[in-house]
Amino acid sequence: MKLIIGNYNYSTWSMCAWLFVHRHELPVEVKCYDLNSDKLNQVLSKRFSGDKVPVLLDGDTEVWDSLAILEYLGERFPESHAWPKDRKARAVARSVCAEFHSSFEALRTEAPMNLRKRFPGYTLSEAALADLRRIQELWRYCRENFGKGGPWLFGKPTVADTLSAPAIMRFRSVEVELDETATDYCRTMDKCPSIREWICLALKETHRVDEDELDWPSEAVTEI
Ligand SMILES: N[C@@H](CCC(=O)N[C@@H](CS)C(=O)NCC(=O)O)C(=O)O
Repeated sequence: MKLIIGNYNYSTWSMCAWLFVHRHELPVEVKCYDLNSDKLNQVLSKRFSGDKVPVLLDGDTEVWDSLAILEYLGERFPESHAWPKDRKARAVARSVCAEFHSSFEALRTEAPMNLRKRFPGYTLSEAALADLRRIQELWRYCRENFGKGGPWLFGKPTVADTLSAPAIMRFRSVEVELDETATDYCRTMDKCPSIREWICLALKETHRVDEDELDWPSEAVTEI
């Protein structure tokens, strides 16, 4: 099985697929390419999926779009327990994932993931702050109702945590005020070995994607 992803520093959707593979030590070969590069375009031009990463190849099965990849891997490797066991919790986890996958446009546009930089004093618009409030509401709802068995949204780690991770990576670059639940949840993410490994890989990269760079004074990040 092969997973094609984009830069560790910038590619949030790649991060979701990669995290699941890494956390569960799945037998998947990862191929990382620079976003917007000729090499990536060349690789993707041979695929049906289009011009975006991540893409998962399993024999002659091609799976694209991060959420579909996570569903596929969860099904292919049931021992990964991708979703909560309880039906109600599972329904909520799927709703959270769908919302992360389809929403928060303002926050995504204004605060791209850029793990090599911090932007002190950068302020978000009211629309992005509304996204931030909703994300915290989601995390609080999951933690309060389903999170008794551990520090993750549903106690044990699930795909809902995987899809939440990029939001937390955005908050590393752009300072935001978080409530207590979100602060604790960020700490849980920060301790996760797969998250730390992803950040390490990002810090080693040098490729720059202009569209994901903010027009704001920055500080370089050199360690996790
Ligand atoms: N909804 C898709 C979005 C994929 C996506 O936008 N990927 C970005 C990188 S994070 C990409 O491939 N960008 C390259 C481009 O737009 O040319 C998913 O979840 O996989």
